[in-house]
Parts: sequence; structure tokens; C-alpha cells
Amino acid sequence: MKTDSNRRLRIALSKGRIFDETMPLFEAAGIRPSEDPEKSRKLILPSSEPDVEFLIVRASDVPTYVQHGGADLGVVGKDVLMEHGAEGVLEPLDLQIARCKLMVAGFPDTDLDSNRRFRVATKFTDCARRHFAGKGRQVEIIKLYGSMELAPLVGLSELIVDVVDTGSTLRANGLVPLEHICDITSRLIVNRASMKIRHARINEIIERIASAIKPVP
Ligand code: PRT
Ligand code: MG
Repeated sequence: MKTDSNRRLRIALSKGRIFDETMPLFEAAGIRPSEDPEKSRKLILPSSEPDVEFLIVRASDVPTYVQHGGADLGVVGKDVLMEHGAEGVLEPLDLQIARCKLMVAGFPDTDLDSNRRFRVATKFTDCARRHFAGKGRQVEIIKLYGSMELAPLVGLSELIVDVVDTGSTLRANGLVPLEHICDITSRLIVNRASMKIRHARINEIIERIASAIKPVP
């Protein structure tokens, strides 16, 4: 895709927790969206800075936009980055927001060390496959797009792999965390060509955001 250095700098974000937790960081960089994406149907939101606009996309589409130059920057969970990969995309900052853990979960009486071949329902199929292969466990991976907690309840799988924050969704469905895969935070990602062409402006934004990041307590 053509990277026109005269057009606005585009920042791809998803609505919800990432947008909410990212805003204080962009505000520190002097960039505020013109509208609340929860109230607007617009997918391109101008900002207080004339040379910057926000693109509202699905969380799992953020790496694709940045990779192909549809956006110059993006904010995305490490879970999404690990699962979809994002070749050629720079990842200059860990924003320390939207913190959660990628976990294996299931019923409390599950014996993960038994020799049975577990069925694992997840949208993180590659991460799950790598995790179980690393433990030398045979599993059957079942791809879902959401509501993973339901799968064990109806006998679709014995295990799920999902991101967990408070754990209340697991608890509400009679499930417990069984194994920690990794800690997750959201990352600022940048298109490589954009970084070359608009180096000064992008670096200025990165530095301002970096100085507003709250370190892990
Ligand atoms: O909704 P959509 O399908 O478009 O995409 P998404 O679900 O990936 O987006 P979104 O906005 O829900 O999440 C964006 C990013 O936030 C994820 O990629 C993670 O990096 C991060 N994050 C942080 C979380 C959570 N915390 C989290 N709790 N993503 C999802 N959850 C889910 C969790 O799986 C559970 O179903 O929220 C539910 C509540 O969690 P508990 O543990 O607090 O009950
Ligand atoms: Mg969601």
C-alpha cells in the first residue's frame, strides 16, 4: 500500500478496554480523539492534532492494518500479536495496559498429568499448540472465536486456553485456572516503512507515550 507522507498519521485501535486504557497515554502525547467511539459510528476519528487520526478496528485486525500500512501505528494485546504474528511490524513499547494472563483452564478436578488426549477449545490455536507441545502433551485443538468458557460445560472440550483477568468469568462457569502460559499486556506497534518516512513525528509520539507509561506496581 502506498504510504503518502502528506496524509494524516493513522493509529489503529479497538474499542473497549484497549481504547479506554490507551487514551490517557495518547493524551500525554497531546492527542485526543474528536469523538467517543462508543457513541460514534465513524470508523475514522480525527484528533486534536491535525496530522493524526484514529482508526477503529477489531482487536484481532490491528496487526493486519499496521503490517500492510493501512495504519502507521496500532495498539494491540500481546496475545493477538503472538497468535497472528505480525511480520515486519515494530513493537517499540510495552504500554503496561489491558493486563491479563493467557491460561489453561478447566474443571477443578482435572489432572493435567494424566495420559489422556485432552480436547482444548480456544481462539489462540497456535499459542495453545505451542504450549502443549512444549509440555509434551498430546491435545486436540478446537478453534472457537469467543465464549470459550462454554465449551467444557457442554462437553465440547475438557480444557480451554483463554485470557483471564479477574477470573470471575471462569468462576461463574465452574472453571478454574490450571496452568499459566504467559502474562499479557498491550503493545504499541509501528509499520516499518512509516517509521522510516515519518521518523521524527512517530518518535516524538513514542517518547511522549513512553514517559506516561505507568510501570508495573
Ligand atoms: O471483542 P473482539 O472479539 O473484537 O476482540 P477481543 O475480545 O480480543 O477484544 P477485547 O477488547 O475484549 O480485548 C482486547 C485485549 O484486551 C485482548 O487482546 C487482551 O490482550 C486484553 N485483555 C485484558 C482481555 C482481558 N483483559 C479479559 N479479561 N481480553 C479479554 N478478556 C476477557 C476474558 O477472556 C473473559 O472472557 O474478558 C472476560 C472477563 O475476564 P475476567 O477474567 O475478568 O472474568
Ligand atoms: Mg471481546
